Amino acid sequence: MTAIIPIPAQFQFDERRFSLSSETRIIVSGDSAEVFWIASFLAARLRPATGFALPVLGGIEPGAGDISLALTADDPQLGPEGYRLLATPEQVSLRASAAAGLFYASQTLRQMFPAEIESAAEQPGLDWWVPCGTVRDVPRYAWRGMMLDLGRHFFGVETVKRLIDLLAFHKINTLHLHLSDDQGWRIMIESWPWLALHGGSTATNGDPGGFYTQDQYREIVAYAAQRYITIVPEIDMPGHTNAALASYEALNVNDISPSLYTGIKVGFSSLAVHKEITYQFVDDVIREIAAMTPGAYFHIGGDETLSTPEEDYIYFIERVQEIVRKHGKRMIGWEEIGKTRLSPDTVAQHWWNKDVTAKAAAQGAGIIASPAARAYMDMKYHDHTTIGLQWTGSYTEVRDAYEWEPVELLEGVPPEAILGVESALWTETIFTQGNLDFMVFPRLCGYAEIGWSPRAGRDWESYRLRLAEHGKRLAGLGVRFYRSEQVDWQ
Ligand code: IFG
Repeated sequence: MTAIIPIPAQFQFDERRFSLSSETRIIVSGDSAEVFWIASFLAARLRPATGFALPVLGGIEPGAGDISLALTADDPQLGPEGYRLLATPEQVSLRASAAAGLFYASQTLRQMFPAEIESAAEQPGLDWWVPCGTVRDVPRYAWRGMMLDLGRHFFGVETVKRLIDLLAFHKINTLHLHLSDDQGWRIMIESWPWLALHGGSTATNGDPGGFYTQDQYREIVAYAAQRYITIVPEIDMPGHTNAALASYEALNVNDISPSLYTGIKVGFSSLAVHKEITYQFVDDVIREIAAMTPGAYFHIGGDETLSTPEEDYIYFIERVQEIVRKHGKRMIGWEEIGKTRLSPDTVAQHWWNKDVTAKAAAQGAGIIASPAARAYMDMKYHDHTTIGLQWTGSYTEVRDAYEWEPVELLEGVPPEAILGVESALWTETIFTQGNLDFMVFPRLCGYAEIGWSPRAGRDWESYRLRLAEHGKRLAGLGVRFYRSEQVDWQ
């Protein structure tokens, strides 16, 4: 059974097979360096398990046994991310209107081979076949994201790059980096160096801190962009700012800095919204990060501002919205920004309160669906999950993470206002790669399907069978995922 996740919009396979051989070539038509890179990326993933050379060649016609990648103008309905895949016993051809579509076609092709294809070690003697047939696939939502909280615990560049590869394998196209919080400031700002040097020196429970130099941030952005993932940086304000307040006395109302914080309470910190230096700080931070961020969005947080009077909050957010625009970006904020006057190109991220989310949508804001009780991957799977939180009052097993529909869940939000879906890993209790794998996978696979696949036909009973097969691919990729009892893992 061909188990592709996220399931394509349209596909049919038959009994015939296309098999790779040691003679297989990957042929790129046209002279796009981007398409050549995609073909090379695919070859690099197929070579280890097969042991085949799989040369990537341009400027020649594909022959029997080859895989071909080409951009085509003959199917504009595919849009920027859609693709067609045709497999006959002689040849596999990947076609798309834009390079991202070819990249996603190649992720689908990877998942059509036996799961052993993902092994890093050569698997001799296996028939590397894919079913013949056709796939025509386009995503439901343009925003298919994951948020990683670096504030509570810091994760280095290599861990983030590994996560980016796993996100791309599931056609996720947005990685939201939560770069600051009470417990840590995680990116160097050259005009305010103590933010990272002091504010980034610790983490929750006193665990090791850390921060990205600007070159490391650029490295993550570039690595993500090659894999068609846009980085959305978040500097959470005016709340969740203890690390910044601890780093510069002048940012505090009384010019006295609090000590660094390593607990997990929320809502106790606030920038001094009536001091002009606060807006110099905001401007410098947004300027420096925006200059390194090709994506259109800057996330300013805005959540849980229990220590900021509401009228001060409104004043602050409305000023920050202008600063974000000045630096050429569109503002995103957590749903609470719905209490302020929003520009119509601003985006609100739903996480808990549907009414205030609806207020944002009523102002024309696009909405990202990140419902805490479904899409927060720090939620425990069940009552004996040793890490994670469960403040939502419920547990989030693999089925709970899959069986929800953004349009139904977001009452009061017009369906057309929903830009897409984003899951979130808050890291109060997560600080190793193993913790991360265990909480993110396999739930992320379900979010990827909710964001990409058609609403119709999405159902747990068929998904859980595909997920059982997909688990072998995750294992081949070295992912230590949670083996839920709800799935008959193969
Ligand atoms: N809510 C807080 C996060 C984090 C989370 C843990 C948002 C927008 C609870 N804010 O979710 O900082 O503490 O599940």
